[in-house]
Amino acid sequence: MKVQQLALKASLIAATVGLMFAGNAMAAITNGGFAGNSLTGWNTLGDVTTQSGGAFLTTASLFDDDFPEDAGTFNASGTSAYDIALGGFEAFAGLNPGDLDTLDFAFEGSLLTQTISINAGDTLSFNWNVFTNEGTAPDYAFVAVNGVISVLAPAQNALIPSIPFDFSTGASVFSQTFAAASSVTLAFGVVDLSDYGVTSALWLDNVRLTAAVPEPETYAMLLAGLGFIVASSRRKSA
Ligand SMILES: [Ca+2]
Ligand SMILES: [Ca+2]
Repeated sequence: MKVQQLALKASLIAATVGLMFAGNAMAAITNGGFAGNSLTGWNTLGDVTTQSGGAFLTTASLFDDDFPEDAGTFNASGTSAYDIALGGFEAFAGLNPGDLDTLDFAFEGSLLTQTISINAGDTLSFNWNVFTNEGTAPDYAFVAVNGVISVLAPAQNALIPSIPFDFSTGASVFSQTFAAASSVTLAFGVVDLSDYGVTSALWLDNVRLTAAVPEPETYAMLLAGLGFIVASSRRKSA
């Protein structure tokens, strides 16, 4: 068997084995499940804690922005939601200043971010739920992927009666597939729109990347190629 044939055989085996392993999701996200109620691996700004096994972000400051409730009633961390007028909030999320001023000005909020490596064909997904006490202001929760904002839900979409927040959207799943490999900054956030008052919150969990599973034809072609190489090398050595 010639050296070139050996090299070709080795590369085909490597490609086949590589594809087989690609079917399993790689651990490209650190602590996407918030194991042990830990925020290890994540960057936070504002009021971010863990609740019910997931991350929990609110628009609650420690000031009296939930009147007639006591100040800080809906703040879970003891750190106020970040006052966006101070500057730097959008930059923390990989966004440009003003990007979060959608229907109106974004006053304050909280962020959870992580930069990850994406392979072509990977699908990002996570479980989320939005809670609110809002009756009027269009607060909203979002995910920003490399500076592109996807609104998960405006507060007005939260219609299911809930406790301790008045309303919830109910559990949902977000999913986005990437065409090309890249470094990606993920930012999850929730903001008070129109004013500082009346708290909204985002819960999320199970942030994960799932690798693309190769088409069956791809396996078939590689295995056929391997079979041919093995058969021809046996004939030559016989
Ligand atoms: Ca607030
Ligand atoms: Ca609000």
